Amino acid sequence: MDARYRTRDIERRSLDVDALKRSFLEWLVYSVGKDARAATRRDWFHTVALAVRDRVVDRWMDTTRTYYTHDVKRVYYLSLEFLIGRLLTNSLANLGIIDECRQALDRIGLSLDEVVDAEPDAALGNGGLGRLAACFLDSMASRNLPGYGYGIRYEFGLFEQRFEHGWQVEYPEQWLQFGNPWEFARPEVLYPVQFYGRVEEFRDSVGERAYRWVDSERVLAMAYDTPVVGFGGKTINTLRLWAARATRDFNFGHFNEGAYMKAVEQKILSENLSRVLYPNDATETGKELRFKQEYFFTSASLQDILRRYLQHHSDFDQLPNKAAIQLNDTHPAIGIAEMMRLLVDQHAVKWDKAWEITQGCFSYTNHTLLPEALEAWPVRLLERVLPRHMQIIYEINAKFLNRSSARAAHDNARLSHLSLIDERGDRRVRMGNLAFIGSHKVNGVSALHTELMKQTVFADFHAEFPDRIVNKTNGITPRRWLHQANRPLSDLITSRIGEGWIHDLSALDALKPKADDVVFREEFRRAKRKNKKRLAAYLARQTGVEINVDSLFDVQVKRIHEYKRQLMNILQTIALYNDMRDSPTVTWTPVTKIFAGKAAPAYHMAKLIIKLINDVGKVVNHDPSVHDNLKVVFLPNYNVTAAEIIMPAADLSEQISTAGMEASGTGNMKLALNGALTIGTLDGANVEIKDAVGDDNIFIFGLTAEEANSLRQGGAYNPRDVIGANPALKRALDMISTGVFSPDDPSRYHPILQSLIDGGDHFLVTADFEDYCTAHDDAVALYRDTEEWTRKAILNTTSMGWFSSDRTVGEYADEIWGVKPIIPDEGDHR
Ligand code: H2P
Repeated sequence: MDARYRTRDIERRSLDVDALKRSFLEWLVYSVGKDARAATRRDWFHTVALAVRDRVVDRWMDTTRTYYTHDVKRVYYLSLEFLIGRLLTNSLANLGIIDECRQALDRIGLSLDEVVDAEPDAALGNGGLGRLAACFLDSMASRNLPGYGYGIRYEFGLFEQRFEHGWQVEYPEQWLQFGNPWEFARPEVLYPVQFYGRVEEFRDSVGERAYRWVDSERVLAMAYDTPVVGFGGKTINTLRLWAARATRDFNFGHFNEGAYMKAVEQKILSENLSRVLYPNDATETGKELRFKQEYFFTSASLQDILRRYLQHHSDFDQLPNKAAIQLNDTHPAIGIAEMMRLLVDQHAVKWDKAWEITQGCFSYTNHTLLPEALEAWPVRLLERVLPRHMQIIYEINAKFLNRSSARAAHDNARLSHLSLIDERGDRRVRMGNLAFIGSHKVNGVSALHTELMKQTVFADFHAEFPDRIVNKTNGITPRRWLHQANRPLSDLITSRIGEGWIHDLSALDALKPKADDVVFREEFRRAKRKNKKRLAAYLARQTGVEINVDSLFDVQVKRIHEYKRQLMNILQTIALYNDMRDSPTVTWTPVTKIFAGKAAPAYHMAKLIIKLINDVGKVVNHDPSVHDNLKVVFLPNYNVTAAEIIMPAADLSEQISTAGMEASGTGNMKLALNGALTIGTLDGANVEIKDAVGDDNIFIFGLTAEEANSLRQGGAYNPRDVIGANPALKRALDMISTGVFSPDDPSRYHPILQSLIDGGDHFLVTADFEDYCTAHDDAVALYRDTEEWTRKAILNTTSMGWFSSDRTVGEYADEIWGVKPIIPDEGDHR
C-alpha cells in the first residue's frame, strides 16, 4: 500500500476513535440520560449501540431509496423465527470499526468485551431454522441483495433454561425488558388483521359473484424495523417485525362501571398474538394462538409488500418481477391463500390471473421430513378463524385436483395424497401441500434431504411437477461464525491470505497446503487452545465444573430431540467411563463431553434425557477413580451467544442423528469451519461435508438412510438381540435401569429403556451404538497424535468455503428469486 494512503488511513482512524469517544459521551448524557460516573454496563451498551446505529442510518436510507428509485425486484423472507443473537459485535465488525470502538472505549476506561456482554441475546427462534434465517439476512445484506426479513416481534423469546436438580425448568426470556436500541418503532405503519366472522356473497359492479369477510375481529400489526448491516457497511437492509396492537386500548364504559379487568381485556387478548415464541413440538398448548400468530404476521407482511409495490405500479402484472416471497417452512404457508384473498377480494383481480401471480411470487423451503413438523390445521379451526381462507383453499384444491394427472388416471390413492385436505379422521388442511402448489420452486436444505423429499413426503407432487423441487444446501455466515466468534483463528487466517475470505469464504482453499506446514500447525493449535481456555472459564463460571483444557473437547450442541440422539452420546459416555474404571493403569486420553441445548417444554422424553446427562455428569465428575480423564458438562440455556464461545473451542463435533432424519444441520458447518473434526452419520449436510473435507478427515459411522429405512420397514429389528450381543451397551443400560445414576429414584429412566428395548428403538440408537463407539475410539486415538490431528483440523477449516451462506443465498437469488445485487447510491449526506 502507498505510504501516503497508509498515513491518511491512520489519521482517519484516530479521528474516528476521537469522534467515537465524543459521540459515546454525548449519547450517554443526552439519550440514555446518565452521567458517566453513574452509568452501568447496560447504560454503556445502550450508548454504544445508539452511537453505532447513528452511523448506520444514512446508509440505511440510501439503501431503501435506491431500491425505490431503481424499482428493483426485492426478496421477502417470511419467517416465524429469526434467531439473531447479539448485534453489537456484528454491527461493529461489519462496519469495520471494531478496533476504533475498542480504543474509544479504552480511552473512557471501559472494556469493549464487557460492554458487549451487557447485550441481551435475541432468541426469537428455536434452533437451526431460525438461525438460518438470521444468517441469510447477513448474507443478503453482505452480497448487496435487496432482501427484507419479515417476522414477529415476540415480547418473550425462547424460554430461558435453568437446571433445578438436573431437570430443565423454563423461565420467561425477557429480552426487551430494558429496551432494544437496535429497533425503530413505526407506530404509523399499521395494518389491520382480521379473525373470525363470516363470509358474505354479493354481486360486484359488473354483476359477478364476489365475497367479503364481515363481522370479523380486528387486531393491528405495528412495524418495528431493525437495520441489517451488510459486511463493508454498503447495504443496510431491513428486518421488519410485527407487534400486535389492540384496535382499542381501553374501554371507558367498562371502566366507569367498575369492571377494571374487562376494560383492558380486549387489549390483552389482542396483544397476546405477539407475546411469546412457541417452542418446537409444544404439542397441544396454544394451538389456536399459534395458528393466529402465523396468519397475523403473514397477512401484515403481504399487505406491506403490496403497498410497496403499488407505489410504483397500477396493476399487479409485474408483481412476480418485483417481489419474491420465500416461505421459511410451512409457518407462513397460509400466505398463499391470503395473497389470493388480497388480490381477488380486495383488488378485484381475476382468479386465474391471481393464481399465476401468486405462484410467480412464492417459493417454499422445507426443513424437515418428520411427520409432526408438517403442519396440518383442522378444517374446523380454519372455518372458524379464517372462514374466507377456507373457501379459497377449497377452490384452489378443486381446481388443482381437476387438472392433476391423478384425476385423469382415476388414481384415487394418489388424488388423496395430493389433496390439500387430509380426509382421514378429523379433516385437516395440509400446509405443506398448500405451500407446494402455490410456489414456483420448492427446496430442500441438503442434497440428501432434497432427494428424500422427492422420494417420500412429496413423491406424488414430484411426479406431477418434476422441475419444482430443487436443492439449496444450507450455509452459515462466516462473519459471525469465524470472523467475530473466533478472533484468534480469524487473525491467523488473515495474516496469511488477507481479509478477502470474510466475504468470499472459498478463499480459504488457498490455505490448504498450510496443513503440512509445521509452523502454521503450531499457530493453529495455539489459537484453538486460547478458545478452549475461554470456554473452560465460561463453563466453570456457568456450571462450576472445572475441565482440563488439554482434554479432547467433544461437543454436541443443538435442540434436544430423540432423532439427534444425545442419548446415544451419553450411553457411549457411560461405556467409556466403565472402560476407564476397568483399566485404571492404562494411560487414557482425557475427554470432556460438552452438551448444550433446550428441550421443548412438552417433550417429556427429551427432558428426561437432559436429566440423565446431568445425573451421569454428577457421578462421573465426582469419581476420583477416573481422575481428570472424563468430565461431562451440560451448559444450561444454550443460545447464539453461548454457541459463539463453544464453536471455536471444539475438537470433536457430534453430528450423530439417525440417518435420513436431520434435514441438513448447520452446527455441523460452524464446528468444522472452526477446526473441529466431525464424528457423524451420513445424514443431512454431513454427506456434503464429508465430500468437501475428504474421507480421511472425518469419522463417519452407522447405518445409511437407506439401511435405516429398510431395517425399520423390515420389521425384524430386535433391539434386545443387539443389546444382548454388546456387553458394553448392556452394562450401560443395566446401570441406568438399576439406578446407579439415580439412586434417589431408580426407576426414573424406565421410559427411556422402555423406548429402546420394548418400544422398538425407533431412532436406532442400539443399532448404531457399536459402530459409533468404534468411530469414537478412532477419534480419541487420533487425538493423541497432535500433529496429525491438527493437520486434519486445518483441512476441515480450509475446506468449508462452500458452506458459506453467501453461496447459499447467491443460489437462491439466481435460481429461485431472480433478484440481482445492487450497490446503493450514496446520498448527499457525505
Ligand atoms: C431444522 C432442521 C435442520 C436444518 C435447519 C435449517 C428444522 O433445524 O432440523 O436439519 O439444518 O432446520 O434448515 P433444527 O433442527 O436445528 O431446529
